[in-house]
Amino acid sequence: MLVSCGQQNQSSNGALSSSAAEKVYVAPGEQDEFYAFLSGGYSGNLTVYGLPSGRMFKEIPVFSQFPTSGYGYSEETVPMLNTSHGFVPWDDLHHPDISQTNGELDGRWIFVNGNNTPRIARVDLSTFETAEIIEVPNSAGNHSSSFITENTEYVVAGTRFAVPVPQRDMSISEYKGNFKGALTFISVDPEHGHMAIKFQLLMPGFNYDLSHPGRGKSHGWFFFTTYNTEEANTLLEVNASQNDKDFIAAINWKKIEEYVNNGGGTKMPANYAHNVYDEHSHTGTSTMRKEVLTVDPTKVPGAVYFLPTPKSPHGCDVDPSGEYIIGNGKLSADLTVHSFDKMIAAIEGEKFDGEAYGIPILKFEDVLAGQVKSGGLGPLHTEFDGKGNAYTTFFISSEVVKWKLGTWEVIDRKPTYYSVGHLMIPGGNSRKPFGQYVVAMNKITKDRYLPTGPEMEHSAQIYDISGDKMELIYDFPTHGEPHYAAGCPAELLAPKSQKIYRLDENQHPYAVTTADGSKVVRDGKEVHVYMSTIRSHFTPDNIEGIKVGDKVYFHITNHEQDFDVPHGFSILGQNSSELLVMPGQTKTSVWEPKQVGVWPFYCTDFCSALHQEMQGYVRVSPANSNTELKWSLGE
Ligand code: CUK
Ligand code: CUA
Repeated sequence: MLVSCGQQNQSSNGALSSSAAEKVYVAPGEQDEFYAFLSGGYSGNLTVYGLPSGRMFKEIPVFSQFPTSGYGYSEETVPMLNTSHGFVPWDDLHHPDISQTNGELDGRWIFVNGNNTPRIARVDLSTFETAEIIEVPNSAGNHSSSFITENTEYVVAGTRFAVPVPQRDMSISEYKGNFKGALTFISVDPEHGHMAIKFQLLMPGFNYDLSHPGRGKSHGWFFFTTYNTEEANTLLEVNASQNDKDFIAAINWKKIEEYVNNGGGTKMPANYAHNVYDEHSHTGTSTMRKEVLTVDPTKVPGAVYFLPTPKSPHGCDVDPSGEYIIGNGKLSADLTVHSFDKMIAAIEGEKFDGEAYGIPILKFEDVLAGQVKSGGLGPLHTEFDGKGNAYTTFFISSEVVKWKLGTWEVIDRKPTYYSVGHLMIPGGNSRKPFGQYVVAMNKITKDRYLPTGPEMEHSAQIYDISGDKMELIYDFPTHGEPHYAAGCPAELLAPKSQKIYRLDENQHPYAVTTADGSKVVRDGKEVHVYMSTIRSHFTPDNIEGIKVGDKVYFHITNHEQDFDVPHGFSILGQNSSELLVMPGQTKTSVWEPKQVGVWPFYCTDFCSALHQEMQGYVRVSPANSNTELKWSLGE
């Protein structure tokens, strides 16, 4: 058997066998079976991979400025990163979730969360571009997000950090009993996907860590893990680990929706940004919203319950049938599985074990379906294969454990390299998982790849789960820090992936849609250059009459109508980034020339054999000069 030199110092294991190689090998010219969308964590972006090859196809900029395309730099996309805190060109993205219809992936959109400056974004899966971002007020560390209900009625965002609501100047030591944890239900327009905050449930000041929707019979409920039910405000590693059990909060959102639709709830002044990108004008607009509807959970009887769950649970996962709610107590060895049916029976029997801030606590024994004696340590997250099995990651013991729903018996366990966080089965968070592969996303990489200095990219691993036993078949590096991921069959997205933007549908106010439509217009100290591109020139390519102190807007329209033929634009000393303009699209870059001279611009994307000829000049004269404004091509 051939062993390549890169593998020489690995111990021999299943992943080196030729059968494993065949399983991940996607021959040149062939395509992958699944798309995988991996969160980028602190990169603020989302990356797109193929499974089983592990090949990276694209990085989709969401919350971070991205010079590769000009996202967050171009005039059209700057509004997408507007917030109530001003322009925030970064965030920490954790949990992608694909839209669903009847609990099955429908492949229309993927929702992602920004943790740090609480935001939810919607990425369009026909263009693979960020289409909308909504800020979440009264939230902090927007972590139990962005999970969707089974008909994409809502994308749900929960606060990890409790904060004063509304925010105000108060002593931190008065946290307990005064801070709140907002759980936000954002409605999604079924046709266009547009998001709007429907209501915010103001819960006690615990930390709401993760969440998942009910499905099937539990559709209409949402489940959130909590930790720090101690409500400590300092040294949480000790003080938030006192209680033997924290809670899973069960929220009957249908009940609250009804309450709100009947005029319930309290309108509260708020200030949050809602940013929408229009595909026809290729332009984002940002609107500040001034009000949010809040709901006090004690005002809606029967809507909220607490399920005791050991011990500082992290992941909160619901199986495809909607019956089992799994709490992964990160300080425990065993997994706690709650039963939805038992929960309903306990609620109906009013068998409560006290209350917390007016919210009934159910008895642990009454809601418990079973416990998985895992033998592992530090369970974090669980996914499902749709064949009655669950797969749970264990951070401390670095492994994925496969176990059986209903009998709770452990069937298999495989090590991960190393310290695994989330895992993902395509559709694993839906009624219909595609149980072919599981991708484990590891926090620590160490010796898996050639070293690249102190920083190593994180490592993901693919296991074949089609048989009884999991088989590790591939390692691949990821970008940023993937937390959760979402995957779906390629055939769901590939046929409707957009290839061009139609030039005759371009509604950008500065678009040039005809060959002779280019011009340069001065308006005081602002100069607007209406420029077009086609292989292999800019129109115009010579511009004179620009002066030091001007603010020059280059509005570039790409006249190509062929798949995968972008042109770039950059000019020496440009104050933002280059632009990458897709066929039929218009984008704008600002340049404020500071020095007299003749400054070249060029195309940044190798677009044709004469790409190097795709260049031009701008003459910049002194501020007080009389140089006439003129432009040309081929003169
Ligand atoms: S978290 Cu990262 S491993 Cu943000 Cu879903 Cu659990
Ligand atoms: Cu256009 Cu290179």
